[in-house]
Amino acid sequence: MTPTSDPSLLVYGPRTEQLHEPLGVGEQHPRLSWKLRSERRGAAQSAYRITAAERADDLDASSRLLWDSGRRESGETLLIAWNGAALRSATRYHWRVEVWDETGAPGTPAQTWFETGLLTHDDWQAVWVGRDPHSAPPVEPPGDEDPDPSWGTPPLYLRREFELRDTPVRARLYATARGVYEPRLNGSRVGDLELAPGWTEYHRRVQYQSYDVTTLVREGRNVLGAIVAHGWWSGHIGFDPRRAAHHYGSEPAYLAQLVAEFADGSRQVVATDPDWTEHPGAIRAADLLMGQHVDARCEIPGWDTPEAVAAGRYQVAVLDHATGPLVAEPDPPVRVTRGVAAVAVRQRGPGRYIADFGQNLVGRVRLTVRGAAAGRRITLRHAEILADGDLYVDNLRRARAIDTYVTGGGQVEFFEPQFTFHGFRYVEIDNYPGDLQPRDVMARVLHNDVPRAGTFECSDPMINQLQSNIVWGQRGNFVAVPTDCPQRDERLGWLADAQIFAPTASRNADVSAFFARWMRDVIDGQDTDGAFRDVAPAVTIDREAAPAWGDAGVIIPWHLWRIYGDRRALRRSFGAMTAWVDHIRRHNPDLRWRRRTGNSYGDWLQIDVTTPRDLLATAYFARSTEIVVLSADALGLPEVAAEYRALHGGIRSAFIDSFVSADGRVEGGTQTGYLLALAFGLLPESLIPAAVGHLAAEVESRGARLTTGFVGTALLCPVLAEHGRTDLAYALLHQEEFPSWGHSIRHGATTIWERWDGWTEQSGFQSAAMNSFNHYSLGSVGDWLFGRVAGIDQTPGSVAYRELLLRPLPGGRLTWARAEQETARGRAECGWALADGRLTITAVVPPGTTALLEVPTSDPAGVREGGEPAAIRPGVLAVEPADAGALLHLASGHYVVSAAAPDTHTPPVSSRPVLFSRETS
Ligand code: RAM
Repeated sequence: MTPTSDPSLLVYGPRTEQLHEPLGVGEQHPRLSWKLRSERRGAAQSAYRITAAERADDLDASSRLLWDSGRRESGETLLIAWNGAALRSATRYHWRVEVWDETGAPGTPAQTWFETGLLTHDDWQAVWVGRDPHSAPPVEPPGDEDPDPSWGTPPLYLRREFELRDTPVRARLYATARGVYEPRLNGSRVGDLELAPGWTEYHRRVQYQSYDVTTLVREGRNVLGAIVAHGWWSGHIGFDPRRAAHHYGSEPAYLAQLVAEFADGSRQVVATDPDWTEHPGAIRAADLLMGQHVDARCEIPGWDTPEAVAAGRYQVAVLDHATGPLVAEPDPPVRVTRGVAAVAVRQRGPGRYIADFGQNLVGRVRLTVRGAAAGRRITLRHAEILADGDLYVDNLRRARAIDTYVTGGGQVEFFEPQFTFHGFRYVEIDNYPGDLQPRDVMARVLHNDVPRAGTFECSDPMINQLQSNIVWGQRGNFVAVPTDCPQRDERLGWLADAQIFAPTASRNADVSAFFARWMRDVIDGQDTDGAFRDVAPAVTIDREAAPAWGDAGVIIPWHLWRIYGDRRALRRSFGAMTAWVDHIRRHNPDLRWRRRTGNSYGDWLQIDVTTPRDLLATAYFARSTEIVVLSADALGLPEVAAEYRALHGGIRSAFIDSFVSADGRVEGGTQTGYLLALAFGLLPESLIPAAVGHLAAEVESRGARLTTGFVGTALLCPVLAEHGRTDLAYALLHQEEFPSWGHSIRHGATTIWERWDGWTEQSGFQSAAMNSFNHYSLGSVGDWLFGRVAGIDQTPGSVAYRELLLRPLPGGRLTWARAEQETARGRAECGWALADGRLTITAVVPPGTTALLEVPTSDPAGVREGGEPAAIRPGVLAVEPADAGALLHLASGHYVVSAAAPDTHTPPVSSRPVLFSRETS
C-alpha cells in the first residue's frame, strides 16, 4: 500500500478483440487493448507505441515490422484497431505495446499474439458431410433397451484417414457442426471446448472453432475424426415439443479443415469430403434437454486411430458444397471450468443413491464404476431440489435430464456425457454396482469461460451467500447464449432477463465479447418492421418482443459502450436500435406504448400487485429513446440525437400526463411504477420528493417487503438509496421474511430463484409449470452491491471507468464491505469498514483514470488520508464539502482514507445522482 513501492507504469492483460491470445480471429482489423498498473499516485499513460510482426523475434527488427504505430501521444488503451499490413488467414501475429508515463518515462511493455482464422470464403475447401440416408442402418447395441427414439438418430462417429509427408511445424484444425461436436485426432480429443460450435441464428451464422493440433499430428498415417450430436441444430430446444428440426435442420452434419504447415513453408490440407466415413459408436443418443445414453459395449476401440478395424463403416453423404455462412467464434467458448465434489451420498434403496453437491449448478456428472460386468444399465437423474428425500423433477417439465450408462465390463469405467447438460444440485444414481463412494461421483461445471472480473464481500454472511448465488446463477446460465434457466425445457436467450442482468454480469466477469456476439443474434431476429423478438436466437415465439424484452436490443449495446468502451458494438447496433424505437413510435403515435406490445409480460413475476402494463411499456419506450439519444451523441450524430431528443421529450410528457398525478402519485401505486418513473427520469423535478415519499410509504406499509418482479427489482435498492432512503434499501437487502432474497437463502438457495415464491412455508412449491431455482434475473441487485454498497461506479459521462465514482455506503447491519473490479483499464477497488467511531475507506484507482470519492462522515473537515489531512496528500486533487460528508477528487493510485463515522440517521452523501436518466444531464 505504500504509494511509492512500485513507481513504474506496467502494462498487463493485453488482449485482441477482448480476448487473451485468441486462435481464430475473424476480423480484418482486430482491436487491441491493454490494462495498466502502478502504485504511484497520478500515474498515467501519456503515449504508446504498438509494433507487430509475424515472428516474435522480428518485433525488434524495424525492417520486419508489419505495423509500427509510432509513438502516439495518447492515453488510450482500449480497442485500438489494427492499422498495419492486411492480415492473412491462419497466421499468427505478435504485437507489443510500449508505454510512456505522464513524466515521459518508459513503462514496462507487454507482448502478446493473436492468430487469424480463415478470413475469406476461398480459404475453405471443406464441405458439409453427414449420414447418408441410403447407407445401411446403424448396428443395434447388443441386448440393450433402445434409447428413446424421440431423441433422434444416434450421434455420428466420423473419420478420415490421411497421410502426412512430414512432421508439420504447425497444424491447425478449423471445425464446426450443424449440431454439437467433439473433434478427435489420432485417438485423442482435440481441445477442451464443450458444446461447440455454440448456438447462433444458424441460418445467418454458424461459428467455427480453431484448434492448435501441432502436437497431435505426425508424419505418416493419421486419423481425423469427430463425434457429432444434434445439439441446438436438430435436438430439442425450448418448450417446443417438436425437435429443433422445425427451426433448423433434421440431422447433424460436420465440416472441418486441417491445415498442416511444413518447415519449407508448404501446406497440406485435409478437409471434410466424400472420403469420410461414419459409423455408430458408444453414444446411442444425446439431446441437450433429454440427456445422453451411452452403451460402452458399442465402443469400437481405437476407432479414431489408423489401427482401427474397417468393418461397419459407411460412406458419408456430402450435404452441400456451399460452406457459408461460417464465422470465427468471437467470444470465450464453453468449457468445463471446475469439478464439484459430492458433499454427501445417501443410499435410498438397493443400488440407488442420491449424491448432493451442496450447490445448484450446471453441467454434468462424472461417474466412476468399478468391477461391473458388461451390460449393467446405470441411470443418472438430475434435480435441483429434493422433496421428502427424493428428487423433485416436476419443474423440469419435458426435459428428462436422464443419462444412462451401460457398462462395458472394464475394471474401472468412467462415464461423463458430453452432448447434454443439466441444471442440478442432486443426482440420483440407480443400479450402481457396489457402494457408491463420494470420490466416485463428481459434478463438472460448464459455461462460457468468461474471465472473472470482480469480487464482493461484506460483513453479513447472508449477503455474501446472495453474491455467491448470483455468481452461480450467472455461471449456469451463460451457456452458449445468456439463458433464462438451465434445467427445464426452455433455456432460451430471453432478452429482458439478459438486459436486466447485464450490469451485474459485467461486475462478476468480463462479458464484453459474450454480449457483443449475442447482440448479433438479437439483431438477426429483428423483423422488417424493426421489432426484435423476445428471445435470441429467435425460436418458438413469433411475435414482436414485449416492453422491456425488445428494449434489450437498445440497452445492451449501450451497456457495452459504457462499461467496455466498445464503440464498434454500438455503431453496428445503432441502426437496429433506432429501428426498434421507430417501430414503437410508428404504432403508437400518441407516444403511449399500448399497441404492438407482443406478449406484454409487464413486471414479470411481481408479487401481490400488478404494475400497469402501459405504464411500464411507456417508461421503457422513453428509456430506449433516451439511450438512442445518448448513443447518437457518442457516435457523433448530433442531428439524429436532436430528433430522438425531441421524441424523448414527447414520451416523457405523455408519461407524466397519463400516469403521474399532481401529488406525485404514479398510477397503480406499485413499487415498480415509482421505480420506473424515478429511475428513468419521468417525473417533473418538483414531484420527485413526493414520489419518493409514496414509494417509501408503500415499502414501509409492507414491513420492508418488496412486490417487484424482474423489471422493478433491478431498480429497487438503487433508487431508494439514491433518493436518501438507504435505510429502506438495506432493510430490503437484509430482509429474510417472504418475499426477499433472504427468504430463499434461509431455505437453502444456492442460486437465484426464478420466483420469490418458488417455495414458501405456506404453499410449498409453486406450480411446476414454471418454477426454476436457477434464474439470474432477480439477482440484478448484484450491480448495486458492487456499485453502491462497496461503492465502485463511474460518473454519468464516463466511458469504461475513465472517471470512477467511489461511493461507499455504510448502512444496514453492515460493518464493512469491499469490492474489486477488473475494469477495462485496470483494477479498481473500494472498501469500507466502521470501527471505533471511525470510517476507513480503501480505494484503488487505475492509472490514467481519476476518481471522485464520496466520504460519508459527520466531520467533513476531519477527513484524513494516510494519517494526514486529506487536502495535503499527494494524489488528492481537491477536497469539497458535500451534503453529509466530503468529496475527494483523486488521481490514480492506492488510498487509505479515514474519517469520523457518519451519523447513522443522516442520508448519505448525495453529490451526483447517477441513475440512468441523469446520464443526459
Ligand atoms: C419465462 C422465462 C423468462 C421470462 C419469460 C417471460 O418462461 O423463464 O425468464 O423472460 O418467461
